[in-house]
Amino acid sequence: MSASPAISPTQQSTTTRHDWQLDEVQALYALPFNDLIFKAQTIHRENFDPNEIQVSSLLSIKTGSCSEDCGYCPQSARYDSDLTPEALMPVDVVLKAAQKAKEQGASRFCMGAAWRQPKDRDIERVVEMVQGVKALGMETCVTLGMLTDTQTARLKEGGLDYYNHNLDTSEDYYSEIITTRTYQDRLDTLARVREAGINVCCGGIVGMGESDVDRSKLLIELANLPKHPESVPVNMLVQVEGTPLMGTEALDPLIFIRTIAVARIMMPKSRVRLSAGRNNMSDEMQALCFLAGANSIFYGDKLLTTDNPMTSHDSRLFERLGLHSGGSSYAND
Ligand code: SAM
Ligand code: DTB
Ligand code: SF4
Repeated sequence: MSASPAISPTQQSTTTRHDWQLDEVQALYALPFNDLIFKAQTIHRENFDPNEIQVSSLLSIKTGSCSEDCGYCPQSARYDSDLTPEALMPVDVVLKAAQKAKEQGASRFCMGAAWRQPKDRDIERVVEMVQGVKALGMETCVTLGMLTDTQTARLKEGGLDYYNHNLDTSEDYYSEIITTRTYQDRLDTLARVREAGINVCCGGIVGMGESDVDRSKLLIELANLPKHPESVPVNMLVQVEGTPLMGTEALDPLIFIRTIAVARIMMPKSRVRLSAGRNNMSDEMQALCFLAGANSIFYGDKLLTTDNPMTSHDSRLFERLGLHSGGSSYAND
């Protein structure tokens, strides 16, 4: 790989830009690894405490039987993934899980439902969950699929802090992965969430067989939104038996780390979350991701339906790296 002379590794820029072009993003990806990480870490330090990690815990509040065909997802009803579907959980069960997550050190509780889009009556139950979790003193996030204006308004009124809705990949590659809803559907939901005044959590998945250009274009979509998402989850595909993406060639871990670094540079004030896939990453790889500017994780033994590192392992990793948890989602600006 050769570095572009147009980009100096020490050039500092915490300007929040929304006009990223493909050639400059590809030039970032192509920097010598040390230069890229140095640049990302420099920008990271200009905006955040470099040793502080925001910690979120996930709970699947409605599992499986989903009508969508997302090729990575074990919760689609179309694939035989050996998953036991579960209806929407009672509020008290969710609150017990949130309490446990809080005791383990999570500051945000994220509730995920395997829906294409929720019904209005589902939203009422979710609002009760949000209110209960907030009463525990935690930040709240939900991911429920596509939303209407009425639903985003109701969630905002109910006190929701964050809505997670991922773009997943580039617009070009998208139809290889999902056919039952469009890229524009996703952008429309994101715009509704923003319009309602809810913080946006939006990222994607790498390791799905996409190209370098697709990864750059995904980051461009995210960074060129009218406002950067406050949280940007970068997921490494978790390959699940029975899903169409099972058996996809694994992504070079160094490209994953580069993706974190480029995301940090392009969205300097956002929380970049080292998300799904940590269970298959070494401690050393995760340390490099933190060095590259990741400053948020999912914490807890499970993601939604698949395994995450044990909390005891993560606490030990934080100790070994001198990291501490805490922090609001967005750098002061
Ligand atoms: N059903 C809702 C939706 O799709 O918007 C919310 C839940 S869905 C499981 C949330 C996100 O999890 C997806 O958009 C995707 O980015 C991520 N995800 C799902 N399965 C994954 C997998 N096997 N590996 C990595 N990320 C995954
Ligand atoms: C996100 O970007 N990753 C999380 C969360 N948002 C909802 C989900 C990861 C799911 C991994 C597969 C599973 O456990 O089912
Ligand atoms: Fe359904 Fe969400 Fe899974 Fe897609 S990612 S199949 S919408 S649960």
